[in-house]
Amino acid sequence: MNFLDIVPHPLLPARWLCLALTFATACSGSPADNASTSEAQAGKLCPSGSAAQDECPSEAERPSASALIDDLEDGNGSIPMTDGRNGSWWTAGDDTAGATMVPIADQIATPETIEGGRCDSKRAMHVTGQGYLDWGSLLGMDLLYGTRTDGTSGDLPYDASAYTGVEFWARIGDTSTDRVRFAVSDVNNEPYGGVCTDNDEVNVQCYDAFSSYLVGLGPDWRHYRIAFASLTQRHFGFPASAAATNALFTVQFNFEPGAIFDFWVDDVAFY
Ligand SMILES: [Ca+2]
Ligand SMILES: [Ca+2]
Repeated sequence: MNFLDIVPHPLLPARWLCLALTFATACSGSPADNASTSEAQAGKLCPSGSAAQDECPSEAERPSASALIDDLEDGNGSIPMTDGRNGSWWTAGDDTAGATMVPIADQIATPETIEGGRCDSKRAMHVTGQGYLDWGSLLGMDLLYGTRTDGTSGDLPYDASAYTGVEFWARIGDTSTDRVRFAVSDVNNEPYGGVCTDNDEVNVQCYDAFSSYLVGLGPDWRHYRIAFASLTQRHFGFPASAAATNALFTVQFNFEPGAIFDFWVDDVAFY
């Protein structure tokens, strides 16, 4: 899936008042259930004992132009064609009858207006849904989409090995699950990579991407910095020693089977 940025919207100059958010609870050592210490560190809970990381970023703290994957301000579902990237946002879910999600599963996902804005951001990706009872559902993006060696179109590997990880802002709605798992898929767990197999064979199966739960998700926007090295597999598929950052396929936000989810994400970037 890929669409060119054909309807660009200029970044509006308005600046929004940002409140300094405090996360005393999160920083007192109460990470979400089943979250490991490394996950807490990956979620940047208490890097300096300060809550400053969740205030609006200063100019110096913003991602560089080449590292910014998408700020969603152009209002479309394509990621900017920057630094060799060329992909789009989409949603996907299992086949449970009656399950619903918005944006509709298996289609390009487009961003929504943030009521009241977030810092100087006006738009973010927003996904809601419920009722997926098999493997669940996800919001994802391709990093590179194009013609494969067999002539078909699909995801291709993108070399992100120059980077340490991925950063973004996220929040959830009041009634949403807070169990959202960030993941990057790569050559070892995508079928096209030719390493794993798309069936139920133990230790060979695809889709066991390196991932981490987002610690401290709540109704206030929060900044996450997640190092590739902090991610782990779930150990149902082809095992690898680490995420193959030189051959990434997708960035994903996964929702568990049975979850009721209302998730926002913005300013996704490498760092
Ligand atoms: Ca876009
Ligand atoms: Ca934005």
